[in-house]
Amino acid sequence: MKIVHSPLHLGHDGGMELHRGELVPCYECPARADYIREALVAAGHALCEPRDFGIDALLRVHDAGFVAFLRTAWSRWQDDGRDGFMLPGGFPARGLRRDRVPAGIHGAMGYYAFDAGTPIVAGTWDAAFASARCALTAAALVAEGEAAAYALCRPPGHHAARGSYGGYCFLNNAALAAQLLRDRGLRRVALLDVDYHHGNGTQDIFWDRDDVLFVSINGSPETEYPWFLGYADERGAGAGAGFTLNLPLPRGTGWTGWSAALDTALQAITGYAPDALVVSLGVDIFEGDPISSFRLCAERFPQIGARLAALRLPTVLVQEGGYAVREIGGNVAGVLQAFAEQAPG
Ligand code: SS9
Ligand code: ZN
Repeated sequence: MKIVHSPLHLGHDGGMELHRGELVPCYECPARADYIREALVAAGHALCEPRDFGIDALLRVHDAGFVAFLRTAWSRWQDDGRDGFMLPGGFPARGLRRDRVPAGIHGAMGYYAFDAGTPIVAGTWDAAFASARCALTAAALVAEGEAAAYALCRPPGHHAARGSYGGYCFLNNAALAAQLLRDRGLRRVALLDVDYHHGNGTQDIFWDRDDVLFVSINGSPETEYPWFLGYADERGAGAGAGFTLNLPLPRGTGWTGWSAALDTALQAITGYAPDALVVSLGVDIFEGDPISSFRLCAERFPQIGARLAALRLPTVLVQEGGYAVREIGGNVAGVLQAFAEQAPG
């Protein structure tokens, strides 16, 4: 399987996140992608660089003002005499105005961010844009006839909404992949998000659309990040009514409960009869993940890969979370290896 990856992710490093009341180095670190790349190269997969795409490709799923903010945030921060990393200190919650984007960088950051866990550093924009191009390239390969392709995206993307960033995500790589497939003439795309955390950004982007089915298996927002989206009663609206399906599960869920949810998800996808599949592949469902609470052991990842391949759909796999850094490469390789063995061609 072709692996699309860019070394530009390395520039997104050195930030701290506010985690349970403490500023700590981000769990989302460059070593994650390095371990994945090493494991996939060792398993014999071919690496390729992303193609060029312009800002216009991003504007298919993101607001122009939001993208302009991300692109210029670091230089505005420097103009304010600052260095290090950017974190917001306030958000337009209930009772505050959200019809104006403040002119200053601190207010603008709070306007576009939705948590204090997603630092922007000098190399963040180049890394996020390259990560998006990896997903777009993998989708283009599949649109051009590859049975499957994997985008080794870092930073991840599924928390990034049409006009907001958070959860280590800036641009929604999986949504961009799904949109590219639509733009290349595939009529219906199913997007399955297996990351531990709910893909609030992806849900937001496709909420009122029936041409992309969004299905998520996620930790219950009652106790799990991102806390304010990801319940079972969120089903989409307007033309998109019935085209969002969330399968939230409690902390501590193991293989029995998780694989039953996967069955439900795969049934919904089959019923939709899509032309292609995009998988938001977060491996933070692993039992050893430091910030997540499902209990899937390493042997489950090949089983997941085989079941995804059994759908027999052109498939774009997009890397999302996974914070057990030492094991992340083996877990991703396990999914891809089993997928490649099952898939035709
Ligand atoms: C909030 C920190 C929450 C976010 C975890 C995002 C995982 C993305 N202060 N951490 S897959
Ligand atoms: Zn996650």
